[in-house]
Amino acid sequence: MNAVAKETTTTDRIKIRPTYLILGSGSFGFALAKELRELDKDLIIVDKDAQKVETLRDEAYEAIVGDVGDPALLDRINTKNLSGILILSSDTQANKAALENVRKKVSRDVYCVARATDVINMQEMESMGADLVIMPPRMVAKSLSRSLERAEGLRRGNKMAQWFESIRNKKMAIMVHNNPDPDAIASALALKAIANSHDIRSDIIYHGEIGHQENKAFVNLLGIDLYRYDDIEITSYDKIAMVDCSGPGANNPLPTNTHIGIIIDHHPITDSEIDAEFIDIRPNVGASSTIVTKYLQELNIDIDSKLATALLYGIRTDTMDFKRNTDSADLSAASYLYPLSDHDILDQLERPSMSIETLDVLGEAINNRQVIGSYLLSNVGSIRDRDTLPQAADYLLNLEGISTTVVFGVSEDKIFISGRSNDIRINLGDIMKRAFGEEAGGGHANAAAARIDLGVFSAAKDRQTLLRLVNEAVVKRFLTAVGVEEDDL
Ligand SMILES: [Mn+2]
Repeated sequence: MNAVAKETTTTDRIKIRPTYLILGSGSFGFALAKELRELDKDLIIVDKDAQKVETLRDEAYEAIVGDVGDPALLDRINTKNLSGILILSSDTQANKAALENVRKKVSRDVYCVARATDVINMQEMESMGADLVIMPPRMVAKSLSRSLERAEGLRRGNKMAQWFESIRNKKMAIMVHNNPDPDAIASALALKAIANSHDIRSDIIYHGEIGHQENKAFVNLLGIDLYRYDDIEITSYDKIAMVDCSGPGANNPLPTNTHIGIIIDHHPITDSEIDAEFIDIRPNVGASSTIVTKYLQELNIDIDSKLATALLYGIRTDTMDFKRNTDSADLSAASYLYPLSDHDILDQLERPSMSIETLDVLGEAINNRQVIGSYLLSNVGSIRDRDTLPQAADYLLNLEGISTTVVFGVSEDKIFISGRSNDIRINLGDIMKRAFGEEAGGGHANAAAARIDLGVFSAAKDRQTLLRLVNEAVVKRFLTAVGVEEDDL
């Protein structure tokens, strides 16, 4: 394709100053080279197959023939301006040899990525000094499952939009269960917003009482309009929607043969014959509010602070503050709603034991959580009151599948780290010492803490960089101390 590149002599090629060096150009290395070139990066590719190198040159890539693991290879390349070396051949032994050479001959601040075929080699390469070890099939699987989840959400959203479109300009009743709780009312409010966006008039209808002080406060503080079933004529509505209950007659006053337009619920299904035009029942999710939040997102509907507050409170009460039946979807919905919510109202709805600052820190902790297997680490950034850290660590320990939590933040001149664990196999106090030093860390087997002087990071050019460096250091040191690699699980 490019005759000029082909005619350039080998000596010329060695003189160039690439930003990236790719060792091994199988399908993976080549795909990455293409990506990097699109980003306008200078790169040079090494492959042992002369034929392949010729083809790469035809496509105007800088490429040389060489053995990935050859100790003399790096002498042929100007590595001074490299920002990254990517060791990507499919031969693990060759990759290891290459990694060893790189760490011997190239400056430590050149970012080095190595490819492994299994976890054992992955760990070995990490200890040999690779900054990142990757296993391509695992990366592909992860990214694919994320795409599938997105596609599924999109499809559901489209279907719901179609359903609402089919009843444009009509009048809809939104039925909640008897003696409705915040989750039921908040979900109804969300459905009302979706109906509104399709010019559908809707009323939220309940039967029984709005019991409990908190539920009354919830309705009053947010100014939610609800109608009593006995005060309306259900047959005057064109369509009936049901939220937080699974069908007519199930904990609601509707006659069992009532035709239902839409059902959204998260309770385990007891009746096998649920009939409606649109049904979305997800028993694995902690709250109906979580399900409707996803629809609001998919359908691009504005969530005002009243709706966000209601939904967040709905999720929190139904999951008992993420302690019961909590799914990752509940947490992602909560962290999405959190910044949109009215924190003054939430504060008034809160049990008095939780201060607004603790809630802020908990919100940050949920937002920034990094889950590696059963470990949850979270950086909450700058903190005023470090007592909020153990409370947040305590709280997050209640999440399903989590047995150890580490929450950390920066206050003036120190990093404060707080950990909790209910894993009987580990001693958190010892781990904190191993990770952050005898002097800095300590505590008990199931509750421990550490503090590190920020002086170590004083070279950081601004606060943003500082917080990022702190995050990287704390996560890396902790995971190393417990013997877990980030991609290990
Ligand atoms: Mn519910």
